[in-house]
Order: sequence, then C-alpha cells, then structure tokens
Amino acid sequence: MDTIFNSKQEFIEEYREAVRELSGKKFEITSDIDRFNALAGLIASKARSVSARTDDRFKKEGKKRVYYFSIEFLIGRLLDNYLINFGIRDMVDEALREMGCNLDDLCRMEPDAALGNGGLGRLAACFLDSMAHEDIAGYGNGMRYRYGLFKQEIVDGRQVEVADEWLSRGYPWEVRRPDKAVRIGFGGHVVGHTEGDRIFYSVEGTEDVLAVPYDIPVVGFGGKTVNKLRVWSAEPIDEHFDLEAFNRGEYAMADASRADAEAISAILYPNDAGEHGRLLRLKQEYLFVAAGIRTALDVFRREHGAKWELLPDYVAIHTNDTHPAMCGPELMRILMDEEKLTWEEAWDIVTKTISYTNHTILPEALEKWPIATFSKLLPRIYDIIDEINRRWRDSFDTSQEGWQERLRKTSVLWDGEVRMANLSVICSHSVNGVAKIHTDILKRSVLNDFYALTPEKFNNKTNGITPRRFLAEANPSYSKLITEAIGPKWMDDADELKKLVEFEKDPSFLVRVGDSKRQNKVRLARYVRRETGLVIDPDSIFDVQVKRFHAYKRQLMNIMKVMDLYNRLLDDSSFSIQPTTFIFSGKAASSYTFAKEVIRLINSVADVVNNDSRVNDLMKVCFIPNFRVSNAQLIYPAAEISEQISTAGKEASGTSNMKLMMNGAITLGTMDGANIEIAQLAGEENEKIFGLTTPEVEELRASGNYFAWDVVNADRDRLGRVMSELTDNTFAGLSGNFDSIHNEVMSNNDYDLVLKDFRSYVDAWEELTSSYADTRDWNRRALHNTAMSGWFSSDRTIREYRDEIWHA
Ligand code: 6GP
Repeated sequence: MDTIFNSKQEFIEEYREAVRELSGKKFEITSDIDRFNALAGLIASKARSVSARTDDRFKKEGKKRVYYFSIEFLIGRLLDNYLINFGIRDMVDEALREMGCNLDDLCRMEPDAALGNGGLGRLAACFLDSMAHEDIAGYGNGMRYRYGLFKQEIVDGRQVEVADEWLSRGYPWEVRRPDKAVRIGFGGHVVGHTEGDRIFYSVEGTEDVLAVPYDIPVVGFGGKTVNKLRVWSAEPIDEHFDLEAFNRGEYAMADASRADAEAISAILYPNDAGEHGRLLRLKQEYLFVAAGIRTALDVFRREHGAKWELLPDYVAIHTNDTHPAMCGPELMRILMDEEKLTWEEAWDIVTKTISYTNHTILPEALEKWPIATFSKLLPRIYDIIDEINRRWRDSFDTSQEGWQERLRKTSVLWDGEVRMANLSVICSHSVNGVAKIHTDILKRSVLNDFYALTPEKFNNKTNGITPRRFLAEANPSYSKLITEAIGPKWMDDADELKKLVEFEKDPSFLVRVGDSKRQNKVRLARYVRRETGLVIDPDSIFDVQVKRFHAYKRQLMNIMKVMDLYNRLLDDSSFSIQPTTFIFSGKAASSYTFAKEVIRLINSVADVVNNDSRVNDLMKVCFIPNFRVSNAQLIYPAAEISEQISTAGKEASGTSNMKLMMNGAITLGTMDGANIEIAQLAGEENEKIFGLTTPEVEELRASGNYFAWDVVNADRDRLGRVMSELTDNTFAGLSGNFDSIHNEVMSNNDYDLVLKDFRSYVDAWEELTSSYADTRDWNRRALHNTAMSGWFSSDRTIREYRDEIWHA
C-alpha cells in the first residue's frame, strides 16, 4: 500500500491548511460543507499526483490503454471510497475526531453524483474501480450532465420528479481541461476533394459546439494506480454574445447560442431503456463519442506516432451498450478523411479496436434512429454507415438458403431507420452479454443471425460489483467481523471470502453475524424514520426489492403478495406470518405510466397496512424515496431477503442480486439473469427459487394456450380478491383506485406472467420466511452467501474483459 500521508500529524497540518485556503477561515469556525470541500480537494490533489505517476509508469511500460465509453457513470459519492482505497480511512477518521468533527458527517456533504439511471451506469462505475485495482490503464469516457438523474419525491403516493442540481455547491473532484476541448460539428453537407486518384471528404457549413472535458480521478484499491474518468460538457464555440440584443433588454436572445450548446449536456435521459428519436440524445451520443475518440487518438499519436496499424495493439475501445455505437464510423472518418487511410486499412483497424457489450434484450431498448434525422445531423457519419451497410450486404453468400431473411435482420439500415445494435456488432471484434443465460439468449435469439455468421465474436462476461464500495464501505460492522475472521486480504481478492465457509460451523461467530445484521437494520430504520417518519421494527425480517421500476421486474407481484398476506391475516385467525417489513425503493422513468402506477400502489398499500393496528405487529410496508447510490449503501447491508423476481428470460443479469448476496441476504428469485449463477455458487438449498423457467416461459407463450382470466378464476379467493382490490376502493384512500394496473395486466393477457407465477411466489415466500425462526441456520445461510459471493467481484469480471477481449 503506497501512502499519501506519512503520518496523522502530516495529514492534520495539510488539511488545516487546505481548509484555510479554501474558506479563508480558521478550521474551528468553518461549516461542514467547507470542511468537506477542502478534504475532498486535498484528497483529489493527492490523487492527481498519483495519477500523473501512474501515467508515466504506463507510458514506460508501453501499456495498452482501454477506453470505456459509456453514456452513464453512476459513481455516487467518492470521499469515503477513496479514503478506503488509499488505505487511510481509519487514520483520517481518528484525525478528524481529534479536530472535533466527524468523518461520516463530512461524507454526507458530498453530492451523490447520479450520472446514470441504474444497472448499466453503476456497472460502468464498478468497472472503473476494478480497472484501477487491476492496474489496467483504463479510462472512463462519458457525459458531464448538468442535472443528474431526477430526484424522486413521493406526494400522495405518487412519484414526482425534481431536478437534481448536483453541481450547485461545487464539485471538488473534477478538473476542467479547456486545453483539451474538442470542436464537434453538427449538420452541414459533405464535400468531396479529389487528390490524385482518391476522393477525400469533409463536411462544410456545420454548426459547431465545444466539448470541454472534466477529469475525475479514479483511485484503485491499494493506492498505487489512479486512473481518470473524463466527462464532457457542451459549450458554445466562441462567445457569440449579442451585445446589442442585450442592450435592448433581450437577455435570453443575447445568449441564445450558449443555451443551445449547453442544452446538449444539460440532462441525463431518465430512461434506462427505450428513449429514442430525440435529437438532443443523438447529439449527446455523437459528442461524447467524437470527443473521446479524439482523446484516445491524441494519446496514441503522442506515444506511437501516426502508425495507425498499431492502434489495436495499444488501444481498446469498449462500447457500453449501443449509445456509443458511433465509435466505429467516427474512427473510420478520422482514419480515412484526416489520416488518409484506405477503407480497407481503416476498417481492419476499427474492427480490431472496438468491442461491444449488450445489456438488455428488451426490444424497446434496441436503439433505432430515423434515417432522415440522422443523416441531417451527421451527414458524413451517415455516409460511412451507409457504406458499412453496403459492404455488409455485399458480403452475403446469396447461394445460401435464407440469406434474404438474415440480411433483413442484420442490416444496419432498414425501414428508414439506423439500427444501432447491428452497427455495434458489425464494427466490433467482440460482442458480450452480461450473464450466462443472457449471452445464450443473444446467441439463440436476439442476435442469432450474427451468431450464425461469426460465432467467434460472441462471449459471456457475467457482471460483477466492487467489494470495496458494496461491502467494505457500505457495511463496516460486517467487514470488521470478516476481517477478524479471515484477515483483510478479501478487499484485494474477494475469492478470500470463501474462507468464511469454515466459520459456518462456529455458533458464536454466527451470533455475531446476526448482531452485525441487526446493527445495519437499526441504522436503516433510523434513516427511514428520518426520511419518511415511518417506524419500522429491526426485529422483523427485512424483505428488500430495490431497483428500477419496470413491468418485467415485477414489483407488482411483490406488492400483490403483500396484499394477499394482509387479506389472509384479517380473514383467518389461524393464519400468521413471521413479522416482516416489506421494503421497496426505486425510480420509474418519468414517461413510464405503468411503472409509476405501481409505485403509487405500493405507497397506497403502505398507507392502509401501516395504519391498521390489527396487523402492525406482523407487517409494515416501506417505500424509501429517491433510491440512489448513497442510500443503497444503507439498504443492502440491512437486507435479509433479496427479491429478484423478474420474469425468466428478461433480466439480463441484475447486479443488486450480487450486492445483496455479498451482504448476506438470501435470494428469493426466479431462474433469471445472474440469479442462476448465484444459485449455482451458493447452492439452491441456501436460496429460494420459484416460478417458471425461461424455456417454460417460451413454451407457454408459443403454445398460445395461456389465458390470464383462467388463472384468476382458478384462484378466486386469493388472487381474484387481490385483483378486485385494485379497483374496489380498498387501497384508494391515498389517491384513488388502480384500474390502470388492472387493465394493463388483463388487456395484455398477463404479459409479464405476474398472475401465472403469483402462487408459487407467495408459497416460496412463506416457506423461506418460516425458516427464519431457526436463527442459527439463517445466519449460516447468510454467511454462506457472503462466502460464495467473491466470484461476483467486478475484479474477476474485469480480468476476464482484459484477458479475453481487450488483451491489455
Ligand atoms: C441493465 C440490465 O437490465 C441489468 O439486468 C444488468 O444487470 C445491467 O444492465 C448491467 O449489465 N440494463 C440497463 O441498465 C440498460 O439501460 C440498455 O440497458
């Protein structure tokens, strides 16, 4: 472990000085926000000097550089994480206490940078952590949104979206690099210039904006490697400020070009899937792609000169989903139009450099853009895509049967649209899914025509999570216990967690596992009380489903289970349950009506159940508003049941399932996404699996023999009753009934199979919770889950990317 302070005393002196420099005041009279900004600023400046050293070392070693292109990086707060990764958390904690302040309070001052929606964005952030830990020269390339993902408030049970002004109190981690700004052209027309026997193209008459980078350090655990996340902000090119308009009092008009340019990086689109057709989104995609490619090529040229044929040996460009799909055509454009390579030379380089990860099979998430919009905004990029598509078509062996159908499915241009997933596959040497079953589904169905043509491109990389943030930082009491048992190496190598298996036989250790869980439940209960006023009982089971709201994730099925249990408790005096707190948290895309109605239903059920003294000692329903990285870190450690209940075949991987497992929660789940690998590793006897499997779902759909009404009618007393309660005022007190949900489910013949899986789900829940009374065995299973979770470290995932895709 390299250290950035030689002693506590040295830290205290430097920190005092930093506070004074920033605020002009003596430490004792400064506010927490000044203290936070000074502390983060000090750590950031140390991180930048290590970063400079890291960079020199990489240069000397001739390391291959990996650029991870992602339109989202859901990094959350950094201070605590970086103190842990530098190995100075305890020292700083102690020093601050001596100085009369509290580290946790300062950490809470940090804005929770929400530059992402959910799974895809958080995965990118975990990957940055692991790339630095694995000493890979890995750089994030993304967008600096002025407003992060909206804040969620709950009013009368409804989600209300509020702008997230995360930059309003400054952001001490970033450094603006105007010297590295890149001019980005939109619109205009393509002009050809003849030089000898070749024609070269340029675009004239573009409207340009400036992409200005901000660098955020990425501190790897151990403190030896510090990489960078570079995020781009859009600004006007010159100060087109119209002084005359200003003097006339037309202030908005005077600064119109600034507003137009800045709009590009103003907001993060709040959909985790399926936001297309918006011009501004397309501008975002091109801006961070073109600017990021420029950075990568500048660095390469500095180190290796213009020997472009060496690019694939020294640069890997990874595209996180299809949002950076223009990396291929943009790199082609520069290599041909500026560096004068031929198409064939450039194409060879491009396809050896770029790789692609798919994150979802939902058809609405496979990005498509209208050709008319696309070609107008990016005429040269469009021409290149057109040529890629033409050559793709020409490569087809028309003597093979079925080639027309295959061409239709794999074309980039079809039906007046640009299909970004097909572009991504064609431009890449590697295509991967994010869990075994997901990759199989890509091969077998979503991308099966590509798989038939180039099976060697396809590979699986099961997702992972960083144990530094999601165990060491989020769960200090458990981490301490683990370290006492097996030593601290697990933070470096999560496989070490396996050594915990031995302790499953140690009753006193299991008691301490339970104690730590209880501490975390108390901590969460305090947070819930502070945020919502609701009192929850830390001695009840904490049953947790936290993630984006989406029909296929079936939060609806979960709350219907709660309604069913409530009905039975009221009706049947012989029926009882293990006392449980049903915890939900998550956001819905602002335009996703159904998902928002489910949020309203959960809050409406909570309103009834939590105010009914007949059941309150047995159940409470708790919706935690504004799910984000910081409160997720309080929720995972407190969870005992991990609800992973998506319709089989729909969740590509899931990552909250891994975070919850690592924190000792038992999975109640379907055989979907990474749940399958979790069950394999931990053993099905240590989880609770239920519901239709993927083949069963596919068979049922194909049979045409599924009728939702039959399922409801066959279970009138329970399921039928729950369905009626959506519309009969039982839960209408807060803000009305739920005809919307009833209609959506019935009119789509239960598309997500909520009704179909309902009974097996409730039965599974009852079986699982009835085993809670055996505290010792529950704690053993919890510990076993932690012990077997090491494989889900993103360090393992990243090593696989490094060895099998990036060859870095
Ligand atoms: C998500 C998937 O839904 C989730 O299953 C997976 O764990 C996660 O990506 C990370 O791979 N997908 C997205 O967030 C998304 O926006 C376009 O897909």
